[in-house]
Amino acid sequence: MNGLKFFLVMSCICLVGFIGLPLERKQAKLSEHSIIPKPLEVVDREGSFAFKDGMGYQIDGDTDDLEYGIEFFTKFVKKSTGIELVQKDNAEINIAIDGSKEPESYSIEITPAGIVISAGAGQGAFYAFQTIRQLMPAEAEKGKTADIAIPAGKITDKPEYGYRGVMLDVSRHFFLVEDVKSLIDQVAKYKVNKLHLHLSDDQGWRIEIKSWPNLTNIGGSTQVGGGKGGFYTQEDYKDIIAYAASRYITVIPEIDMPGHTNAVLASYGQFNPGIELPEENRLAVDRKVLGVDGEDESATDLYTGIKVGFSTLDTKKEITYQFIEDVIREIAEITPGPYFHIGGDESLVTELEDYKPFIERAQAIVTKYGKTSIGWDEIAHAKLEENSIAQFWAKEKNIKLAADQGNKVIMSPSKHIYLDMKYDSTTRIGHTWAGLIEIDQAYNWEPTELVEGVGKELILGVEAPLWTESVENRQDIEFMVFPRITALAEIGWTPQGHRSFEDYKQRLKKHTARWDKMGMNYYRSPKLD
Ligand code: TNX
Repeated sequence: MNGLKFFLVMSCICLVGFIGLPLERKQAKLSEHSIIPKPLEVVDREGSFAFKDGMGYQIDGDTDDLEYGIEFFTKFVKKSTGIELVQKDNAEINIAIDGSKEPESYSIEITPAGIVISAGAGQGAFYAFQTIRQLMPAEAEKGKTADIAIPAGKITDKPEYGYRGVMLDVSRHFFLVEDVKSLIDQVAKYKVNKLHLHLSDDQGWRIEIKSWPNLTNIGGSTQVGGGKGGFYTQEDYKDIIAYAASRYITVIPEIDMPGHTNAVLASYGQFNPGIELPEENRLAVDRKVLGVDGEDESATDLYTGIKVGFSTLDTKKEITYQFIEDVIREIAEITPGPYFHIGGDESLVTELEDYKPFIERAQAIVTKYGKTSIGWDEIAHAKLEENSIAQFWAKEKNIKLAADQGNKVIMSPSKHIYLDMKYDSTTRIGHTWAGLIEIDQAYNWEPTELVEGVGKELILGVEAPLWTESVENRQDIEFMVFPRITALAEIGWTPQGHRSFEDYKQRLKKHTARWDKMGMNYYRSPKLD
């Protein structure tokens, strides 16, 4: 009897094994692929399209911004299949640009005979290519993979929100241009289209301003922990912007004011109204070592700690406004994107009656130089310019003030999407003040449900900030950003009714194989097991 049982069990295992094998080899349907962010509509068809030697692409319709998308796609196909796609007539891959559609929208029709991409502009085509990339096996991320075929069907897709951003604080710790580019590449895959650079704070000024050179000579010379710091020359900054643009990402520069400005006060004492620096983590400025002539009695020490809220520009002096005008002008002149972020957060030592007119003047200067101003939610205490944008991070009542003035908002709820929060109590780096943010906490929120009375019509989009008090290098950035940025990307792209954490989790679980192939240092959440 026992022998018979054993025989039966073994035969079952073998049978399942034999049936299972071909099933597993069979290609997943289009709808079974783990695309992030989840596309709006996916229809399966029979068969698949195989990339083969001699294949090519053709472009129908006009657009001046397709070039980068094509460059990305042909390079990726070459790297993953070895095939050199060339432009030719009657090509297997057809890219049609239809300017009457929204620029970020796209559709992809895959048949055994070819692929037809239709997009509103180069940006939509780039997103179609990113989707196709995710239809290829994970191995394709690493290098040449034999025989790549993708399943037949049709994907029709477009974003829920036009603003889908990530913020990198390059002030608390400075990151090289190469590290910023790496982040740009990594987030572009998920159709993130904004990179907000937090370029100044108490601990460091990170962008060359030709009319005020001490900002970088002194203000850029250190960082949290007292390390070397650094800054971007205007040429570096333009390089980052051009690189981001080639991934259809707009850069938003932020100069935080009137608070978070100790790096300014250490560089030019004339803007210091007499602030009190925290006792710990001061660093005396050695002007000789830094190559700066003369003395400056009113300048503060540099600050290398992580306290916030102790600094302010002197809002009562006229020269302060000349200074911020120079800064805004120089940066606006080399920023092609429409936005300029004026910070405005945690100005705890600026009296409200001084804060409000300061913000109003700063906004007016931004407008004068042709940009739209964005500020952290506190700016809504001031009278906002018609098109100014408030960025929600802390206080719902501030966002209500902005909404009452009819201004649009960007949603960055700290308790859900602050990338500097720890995942759990064991996370090596990061803070906990907004809570622990595991992947479900990062995913389970909806922009229209954060602030009562602030619905879709007032929401420009979403952004995940990475503050870097404890983030020191590229590996740390990857660890805090991934996987959480994919949650942000999906919340910004996919309408609420089309997404759920369970479904996202299943896709993410498979998707991490790609990050393994790329050698990324992402957080391996126990929630994915
Ligand atoms: C609050 S969020 C800040 C930053 C800090 C961050 C740390 C915001 C507008 N201000 O200055 O880096 O907390 O989590």
